[in-house]
Amino acid sequence: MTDEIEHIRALIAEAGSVVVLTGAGVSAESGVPTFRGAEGLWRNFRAEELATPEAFGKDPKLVWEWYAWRRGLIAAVEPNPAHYALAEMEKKTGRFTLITQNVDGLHTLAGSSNVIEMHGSIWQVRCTGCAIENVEREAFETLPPVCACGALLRPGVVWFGESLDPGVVSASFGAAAEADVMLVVGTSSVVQPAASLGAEARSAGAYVVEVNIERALGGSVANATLTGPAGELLPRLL
Ligand code: BV8
Ligand code: ZN
Repeated sequence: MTDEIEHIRALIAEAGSVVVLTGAGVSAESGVPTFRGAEGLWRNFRAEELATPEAFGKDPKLVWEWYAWRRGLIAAVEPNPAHYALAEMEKKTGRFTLITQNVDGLHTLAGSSNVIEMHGSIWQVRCTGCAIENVEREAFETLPPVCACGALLRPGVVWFGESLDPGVVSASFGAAAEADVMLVVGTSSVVQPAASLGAEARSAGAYVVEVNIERALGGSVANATLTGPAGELLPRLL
């Protein structure tokens, strides 16, 4: 695989614009459980059952207990070499756009500056009544947390069945369409519309590389697949 890594490293070095899409796999080596892996369960619930407006409407306390558990876990971990390698790559590349499906904020913590958080941030809370939005890093005393206006606060993330911010979608697809090289890192490429970004880049002529411990993107999208942990492979692309 070394000559393949060599080839991809050269493509990145001479690329005018590089786009990277990351998913939960890029934070796995920091100790953050992925969604679809075996450890992706919490009290036997799957993310798709809890990360929905319906679940929140039915049992806001349960949904907030899941988010409070994740916030506590993420607050205790560090970025890993995969996050740091992408922050380094951004510094060395002309035009670099990092699009993440993750809500953990670890890319920003590792020093990445141009980050598009497609699904929002677990550190953001929004009021369901007066729509006030704040970054809240402290653990909440009581769950579900309530706004000064009396309405329930919700996590500032995009749930299944909710639309993404239109500006985020056009910025992400616009960047993919202009990429010379696109890396798709640590995602099962199941969740839409993020999962279509690789195909968008490929059809616009980008060289698409999947970095994953198992193959998730089809050969019609990925020009190359680097199989292994992102924390080991990404530093070798610098
Ligand atoms: C939308 C934020 C328009 C919350 C998340 C039916 C009804 C309604 C909607 C739909 C439907 N059918 C399809 C849809 C669309 C739906 C969707 O895609 N569903 C899926 C399940 C089929 N999408 C939506 O609803 C989106 N909105 O489409 O709006 C609309 C409006 C109304 C009605 C219809 C459409 C909104 C989707 C956003 C959901 N929010 N997160 C939170 O996090 O709490 S998604 C959630 O999954 C996370 O963001 C996560 O990042 C994301 C994707 O998962 P992955 O990141 O890929 O993680 P996963 O565990 O799956 O995979 C990890 C990968 O890493 C694996 O491949 C593994 O091999 C690899 N890996 C592991 N370790 C490593 C590694 N790789 C490298 N190194 C390692 N060490
Ligand atoms: Zn309020």
